[in-house]
Amino acid sequence: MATSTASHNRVLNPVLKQRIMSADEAAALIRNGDNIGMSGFTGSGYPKGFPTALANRINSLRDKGETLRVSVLTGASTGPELDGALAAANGIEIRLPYQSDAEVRKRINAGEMEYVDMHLSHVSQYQEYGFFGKMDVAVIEVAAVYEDGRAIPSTSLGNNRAWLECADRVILEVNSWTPLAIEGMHDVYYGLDIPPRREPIPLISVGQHIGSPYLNIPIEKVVGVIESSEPDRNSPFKAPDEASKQIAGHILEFLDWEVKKGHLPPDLLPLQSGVGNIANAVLFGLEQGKFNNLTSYTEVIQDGMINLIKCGKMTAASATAFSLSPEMIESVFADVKEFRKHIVLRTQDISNNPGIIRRLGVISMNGMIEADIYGNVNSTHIMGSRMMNGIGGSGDFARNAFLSIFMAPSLASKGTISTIVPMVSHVDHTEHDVEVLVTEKGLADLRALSPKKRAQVIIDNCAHDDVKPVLQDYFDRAKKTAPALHTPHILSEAHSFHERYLKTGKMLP
Ligand code: 0RQ
Repeated sequence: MATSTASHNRVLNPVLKQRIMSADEAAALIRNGDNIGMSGFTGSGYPKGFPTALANRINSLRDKGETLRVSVLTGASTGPELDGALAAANGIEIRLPYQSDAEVRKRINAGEMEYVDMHLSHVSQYQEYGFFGKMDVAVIEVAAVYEDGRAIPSTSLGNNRAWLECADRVILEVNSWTPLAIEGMHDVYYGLDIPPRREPIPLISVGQHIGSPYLNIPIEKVVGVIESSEPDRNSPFKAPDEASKQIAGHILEFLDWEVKKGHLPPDLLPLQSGVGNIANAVLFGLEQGKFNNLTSYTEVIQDGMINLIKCGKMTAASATAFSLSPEMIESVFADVKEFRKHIVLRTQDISNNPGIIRRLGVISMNGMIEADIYGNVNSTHIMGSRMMNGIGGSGDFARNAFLSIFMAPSLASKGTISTIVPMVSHVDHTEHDVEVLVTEKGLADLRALSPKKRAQVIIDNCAHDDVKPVLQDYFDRAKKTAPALHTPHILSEAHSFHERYLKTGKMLP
């Protein structure tokens, strides 16, 4: 396709050219109660013009006394033009499978929006089997569409293949911000049949392409094509703070030991890294460190991975989306032909596929809200009840990884809350899925330890100094109260930390 920045030169299919319309006209096609599958994953590749126009329509209908509310299904989190605008208009009935938007969070926790928080690798299958009901409309951002209906995807793939196949009607948003030279970076696998006919996915190395660089657009279903040129919502990069650097230091030292012991090869195994300050600190540490020929099998490409590719330490990265700072995405776009040699974007049922994660032996590193002394992890709920973001891909990776690491500073909320507690207030990852816990205080290797041994190493290595005696006292009394039991707890006291915090704003007595 000829290089061009104008959207109208990017719609080469003659039928689709006839369907070009404004975002307002496309938004007018939506009916109350529609299930809408939109593109978008971690602030990348989501439609921008369409949801903004839909939010405006919802607001103006409300002024006339009419209701328009829809269900919004995406890959993962999106941006202010989608989640922010639709939530502010109170136009979302049900949201899934992940969000990280302040307005959406507020509505979820106020009971004004239903939220289904689920493993990201499961979503396409749920839709294909109709567990969410019929998908009325798919709204998908792409970079361009060829004459024959093959589309060059944009900066994320998420659930786009499944949405295009399942929806009754399709709206395309063709965004000229994405460079056409991104063509070839994507790998859309069309071989996932349903059980029991599902065959092995032939992916055996991180950078391998097993599918098509294009999304197949069902031309007959397309009811509208919108042109846009808006950039993705890309969050500015925050330099790692001191606690994050310490956590990263413990992890890098541990990985070094694992190589020395022969548990890991010298160039490690494919890395998965959650987003945020600590993850960036680990990637920054790897840039300074001695490991070479690194690879990443993950769900989002972060700034730190681009730096590792630039300095030659990372050879291949596979994900479903970019999650980069504005400066970093511009630098990738400026040299996209070079990055195409190192980066593959896949649909999230492949980027987060449990079988492939197990096959490749991924090292997973994810943030947590809290962990308990036995190693159960809460990634989603503040004080057991208030939704933060969602489980995202952390469960897809943690349960199936070769090495599953969870990390957080030992104190959260401006030092008022311990992230190590007697019993987590909500469980996302059970003790069986958590192999290593890390805080700035140290690292607990929980592999092959029974619960009582795990508790002691977590208290000793991970708890904050002020919290350690209180946890030790709890654990010692629990062991006396129930000496013969496998996982000693004093149930009447297990959540005393949380109760006290809710009553007094402090966790410790
Ligand atoms: O609240 O923003 O109101 O101050 O929780 O905490 O310290 O900013 O932590 O950005 O590293 O996120 C688990 C949420 C950590 C994230 C979580 C409060 C704290 C603050 C956020 P404020 P921080 P991070 C790959 C894998 C699930 C998805 C996932 C997450 C806010 O990592 O969403 O892993 N994970 N995906 O004050 C009470 C505690 C607390 C607490 C933190 N113990 N008690 N409040 N907070 N700990 C990526 C994707 O899937 C895309």
